[in-house]
Parts: sequence; C-alpha cells; structure tokens
Amino acid sequence: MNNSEFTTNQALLDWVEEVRALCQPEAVHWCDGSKEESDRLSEQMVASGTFTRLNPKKRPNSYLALSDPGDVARVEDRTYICSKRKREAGPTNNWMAPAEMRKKLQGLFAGCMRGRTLYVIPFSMGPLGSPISHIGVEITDSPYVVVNMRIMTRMGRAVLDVLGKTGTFVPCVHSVGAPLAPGQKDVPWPCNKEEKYIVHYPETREIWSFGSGYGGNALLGKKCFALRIASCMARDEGWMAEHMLIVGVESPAGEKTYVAAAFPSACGKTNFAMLIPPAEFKGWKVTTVGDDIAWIKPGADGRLHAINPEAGYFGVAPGTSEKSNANALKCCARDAIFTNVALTPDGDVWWEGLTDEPPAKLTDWTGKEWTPGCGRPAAHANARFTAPMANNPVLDSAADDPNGVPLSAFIFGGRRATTMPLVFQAFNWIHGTYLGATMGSEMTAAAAGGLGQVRRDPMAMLPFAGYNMGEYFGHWLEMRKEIARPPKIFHVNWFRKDDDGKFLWPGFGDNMRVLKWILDRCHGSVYAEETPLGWMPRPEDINIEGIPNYDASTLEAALAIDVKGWKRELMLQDELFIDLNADLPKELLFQRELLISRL
Ligand code: TSX
Ligand code: MN
Repeated sequence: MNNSEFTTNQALLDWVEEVRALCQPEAVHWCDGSKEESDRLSEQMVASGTFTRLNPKKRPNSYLALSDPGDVARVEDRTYICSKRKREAGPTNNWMAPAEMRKKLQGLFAGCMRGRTLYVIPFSMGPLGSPISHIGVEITDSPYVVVNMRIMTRMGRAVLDVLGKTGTFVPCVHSVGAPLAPGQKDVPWPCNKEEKYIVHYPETREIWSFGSGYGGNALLGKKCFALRIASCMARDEGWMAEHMLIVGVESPAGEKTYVAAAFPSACGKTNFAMLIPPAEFKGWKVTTVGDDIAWIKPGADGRLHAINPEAGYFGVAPGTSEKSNANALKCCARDAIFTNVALTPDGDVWWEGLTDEPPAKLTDWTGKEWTPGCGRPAAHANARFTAPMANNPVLDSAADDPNGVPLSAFIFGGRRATTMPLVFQAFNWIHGTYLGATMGSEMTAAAAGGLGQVRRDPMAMLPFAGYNMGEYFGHWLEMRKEIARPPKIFHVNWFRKDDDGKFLWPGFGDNMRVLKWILDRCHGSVYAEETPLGWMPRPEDINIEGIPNYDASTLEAALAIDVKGWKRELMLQDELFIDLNADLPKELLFQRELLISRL
C-alpha cells in the first residue's frame, strides 16, 4: 500500500520516513489492523519458528511463542526517564540527559532493522474517539509485537481515520535490535543480548525501546505510554493515569457501583478484576472494565470517570486456574497468544497451577522435554497470555463507553503477612493519598534474606511514574480540588497470616464480602468504627456465612489492630519518605504525625 493511502497526516508520514531512514529496514508495512493481516503475520511466524500453532480443536486461533531465555521480563534497570532535569525524573527513576541519550540511541538505531520489515502500528489507548483516549503510533520490526498490539489496543486503519490530517499522536519506536546481514538466518526470538534501553522523553512525549521483544519492553502502548508518558500528560492536563484495575459491582436490585484498585505485583490483580462472588451473594455480579490501567478524568457531574485504555489482557499465566480465575481461562480459551508457557503433547498449553496434577510429559518454555519430577518449572514464572477483552464472559457493559465509568471508591492494597488489617477506610482524600503513598508488599523470606522486609510500591506506580514520585503525590492531592464528589479511599490486605503461617482470610471470590462492606460505605448504608487507622468494620459487619471452616474469631484476627506492629510499620515507611524527602508534599508528613498521635 502507498503511504498516503493510509494517512494524510503529514507529521506522521514525515516521522515514519525519518525512522525508516535511520533504521534501514528492508520493507515498510502499514498495519490495517484486520484479522487477515494478523493471520498472515501469524502464519509467517509459524514458518519462521517464532510461533507454534496450538491445536485448533483445543485452543482455536491461538499460538505459543517461546522467548529467548535472556528476554523474559521488563528491564527496570534499563528503563529511563529522560527529562531535561534529573530532579523531574526524581530519585526513584533512572535518568540520563536527553541529548546524551539521543546520541546513544542514534548509534543503536542506525541500521538496526536491516533485513527486517518495519511495521507501522497506529493504535488508540481507550475507545476510539473518546475524550479520555489518546492515539499512539508504534514503529516496530517485530511481527510478534504487531499481533499482540492488535489484541491489546484498538489498532489499525480506523485509528488513522480518527487521527485525521492534523491529529497528534505519541510516537513509539521499537526495535528488537538484531539486524540481519544479507542471507543471515533469523532466530525464533530475535533480541539484543548486550544492549537494552527503554527510554521515555516526557517533554516531547516520545518512547524509544531497543533490544527486547518482551511484554512491557515492546508493547509500548501499555506501561511506556499508558502509564509513564500518560502520567506526565495527566499531571499537565489535570487528569490521572493510574496502575489500577476497574470493576463494576451490580447488586440484585440492579444498582451499579464502580471501583478502581491498585495493588503491587503478585497480589492477584487480574483475579480481583474478574472475581466470581460466592454462592451466598446470589444476584450480585462483578464485571471487568480493566485489569491493569485506568485513565481517570473529572466529569461534568463532579465525579471521577475512568476508562480502561487497553483492549486486552496481558496476564501472568502461572497460578491462573479454575479456582483462582475461571474467567481469565475463558478469556484465553481461544484467540490468544501464549508466551513462555509449556506445550502439551496434544498441542495445548500448561503452566504451574493450572491443574493440581501436572501432565505426564510436556515441552517446557525453553523447548526441552519436561516431566513432573525433572526439577525445573515447565512455564517461566513470568509467562503470559495475551487475550482480547471481548472474550471475557464478565466484561462490563460500559467497557467500551467513551465517557468512562463513574468511580465510587479507590482501593489500595498490598501483600502483607502481618500488621495490615483486612480492610479499613481512609478518613478523607489526603489520608487516602497517604495510604496509597505508603503501600507495599512483603518480600518473601528468601528475597529479603530474612523476614518482614516491606517493599514500598506507592500506588503500585514506583516503576511506572514518568516523573518525580513526590510530585506525583502532589498531583493526587491537587486532584481533590477538581472534583465535588471524590471516590472514598480504602486499604485492603488479603494476605495476613496467623502465627502458624495460615492465611486469616480465604481470599479469591470471598473478597466479595469485603467489597460489599466497601460499597455499603460508599452508599452510606453501613456502620463503621472510628479507629486510629481509619474507619473499620466490626467483625459482625462482614458477612462470613457459608465460608467453609471459618469463624468470627479468625475474622477478628484479620481485622485486629496490632499497635506494636504499626510502630514498626511507621519506622519502615520512613525509608521511602526519606528518599523522596525534597519533593514530598508536607500533607503526607502531617498524616504520618497524625497517625502516630492516634496510635
Ligand atoms: O489472587 C489472589 N487473591 C485475589 C483474588 C481475587 N490470590 C492468589 C495469589 C496472588 C497472585 C490469593 N491468595 C488471594 C486473593 O485474595 N488470597 C490468597 C491467599 C490464600 C491462598 C490459599 C487459600 C487461602 C488464601 N486457601 C486454600 O488454598 C484452601
Ligand atoms: Mn501491571
């Protein structure tokens, strides 16, 4: 296709030509986003060995990719925020001066696509044409990226129509960094073993990614655009780009309430986003708007409205089962791309936790033969499924609504074995911001080299804020002034344990019981006790009817306030606050003082 047949946007045409001249690809392909295009690229990848087609009877229209063993996750130490001043990136981001980084990248990108096709991927983050949505264009030399982006975003010709002649877009350049010499045979998963760079220029709103083909390093709409660049846009324009799931909860009477929740990794965010209420909650429905990212804007009604900028799920496969998330399994029952899971002899996929009994024989994620006793995991711990949200049986009816959904609550949480009670409610917005700013997860004993080390991950945004974290807290405080009816803010912990290491809360679908208290608080229809931590339920305020082998005394322990533990917690919280000292809003220091006084 002729370029100008796709777009009349001269800025886009000029930029594509500039990147083509730099990267020297063999061919240029403008993606139209059709199924035919995706099928053709998938066939090509089957032929080249990048993809294995899964058994169409077991897993229709689905593929397996095995990555290079050195390219299995986001590379945080190679991720840079290149603002003019280091202060703007803040103490928790890697920084390099833009001019210096540009010089370095010019060298790396020069000729980096030789022997490959340059794909132009126009994509919309959010429903096409929504006032909350934004357009990006990713240039990549990876067909794997193209077919994943088609699932994860609204992608192709329709986006260029919305972009029009003068519309603006976030330019995203990606290369696996593995040019091919004439006649050189390609490998199934090209990447650059020596150099990887994930670079953001917040002032010019550009993304440049080199050397990796994996996940957030390569699907640039997700973490790079929808969080790092978007958080800068949101600060400048008065909205919020958050690392949050969004769910709708419908009561038997048909009353719909939306909440957004931020958790650090390994808290089961996607599981919560697709939660199946227990049998006792007959007539209650939980529906998914999004499982990872929320773009949130003040609406004319004085409330915050949220969209999911994504169109698919890029979920961690290991641990996903009928018990933990039956809906996620339905999402990837067809039309899915699996990366770094194991292959069964009959052409289906398997990962640790999918079934209690592993299959007798598998091909593992490195392509080697695998048996249950062999001592190696079959799937990589960060193995993923890419699945379209259209496959989600509990997709919210407003998941595509350009106006977004009105939020009644923000929920923060962490994976904490001690101290953090099951649920409490912040006294107000500033207190809630403090709860988000101090949240974190306990590292496993092995990772911490001991017990009880808390890894702070404020608002689950530590690796994803495109600017100074202290300033980001300030933006949260500022947002309160933009809204007449702010969401109520809560903190939850599904992972508290007793002295014998037993979980004090059943978790999973039973989290609906806590969610119900949260909703009732939003509607002002349930009692709460004023405690030093915030507003809390009494044990009798949480319905535990029908939980097998569970009793009120266990719930009491899950809700207990451990004053000694909180004194330790306050000392631990200080470590992050000291790091951010220079840019930390004073309101948050005052919240700390108030908490100390109350305790
Ligand atoms: O995803 C989880 N959630 C959220 C679900 C909506 N997980 C899985 C681990 C995180 C990746 C959980 N694990 C949750 C939870 O609420 N809670 C727990 C801890 C737990 C694990 C097992 C049991 C109870 C609690 N019980 C039995 O296995 C019988
Ligand atoms: Mn995430």
